[in-house]
Amino acid sequence: MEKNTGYELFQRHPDNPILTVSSWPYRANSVFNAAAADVNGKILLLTRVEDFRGISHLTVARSDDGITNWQIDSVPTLKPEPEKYPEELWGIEDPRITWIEDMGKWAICYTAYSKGGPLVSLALTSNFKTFERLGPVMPPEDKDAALFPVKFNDLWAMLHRPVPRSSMLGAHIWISFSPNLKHWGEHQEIIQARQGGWWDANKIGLCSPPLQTKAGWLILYHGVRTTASGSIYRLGLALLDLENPVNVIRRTDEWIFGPKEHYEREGDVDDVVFPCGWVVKDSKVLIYYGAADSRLCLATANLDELVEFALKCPTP
Ligand code: BMA
Repeated sequence: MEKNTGYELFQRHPDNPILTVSSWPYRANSVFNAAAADVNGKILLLTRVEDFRGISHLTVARSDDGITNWQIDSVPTLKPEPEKYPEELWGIEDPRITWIEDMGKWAICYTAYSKGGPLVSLALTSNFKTFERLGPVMPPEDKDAALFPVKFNDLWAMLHRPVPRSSMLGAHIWISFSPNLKHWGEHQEIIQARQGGWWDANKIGLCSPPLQTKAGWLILYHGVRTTASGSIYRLGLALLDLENPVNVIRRTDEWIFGPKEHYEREGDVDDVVFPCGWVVKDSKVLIYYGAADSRLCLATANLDELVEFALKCPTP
């Protein structure tokens, strides 16, 4: 492997991949793109599991240290239910979890793969055993959504990534607001995919949910670079204004993490790192990411270093 002179803000865990189909209690093609939460001091991953039909569901894995001894539900935790929720016809994918203190519940934004394309659905839970579905909240095509944990001017806020019919227009990160989590409006595009040769040209999307820091909301996003031999998914950071998250105050120019190890470079989809969750423990951020759409990995970072780094980046 050539010397990589990229940033070293994220450190890969030496035991990567930390979860694979070999550790799964039932047959599965792949386990990847998990949401993450700290639930009573344990790390909970709501993992996307793809079966041998190609349809995904979500299953809970719990661990005391977030690295070893995973207790995995023996059957799918949240299965697509297309009879009741037709938008879940071709599966449910890529969840993001936000703790909503006001409600004492976890909110899960996930992709429901409908006949009309992928869309954003929302569910609430207090125990990760039973789930209250609020149904589709954004029409297709839209994915990579997560809620903010607090309201702004009495409205809930969600980041998401609609895709226009013409790929020439690019797929960008939007913010929308709601009084009740069900009805959404005040849609605004806030982070644009760049153009031309940039690593994040044409298509970007939110990764883990927005993380509140003193300097602003820390955003981890992916950029998709299209090449002759496929796409490369890499990660960048942005900071949004704490009071008014419509305002982007910083954005990294260079990517800060990308596929490098063999487990990220080769799999069902080569060259993909795709985090859907992160958890702050003391000053450390545990970033859980799907690698090559096949397995689950962990990288750690120092939260202060991430914020300091973002603060040195340009204001877009
Ligand atoms: C995106 C999503 C992710 C996937 C990625 C790479 O569009 O569908 O689930 O990890 O592509 O294939």
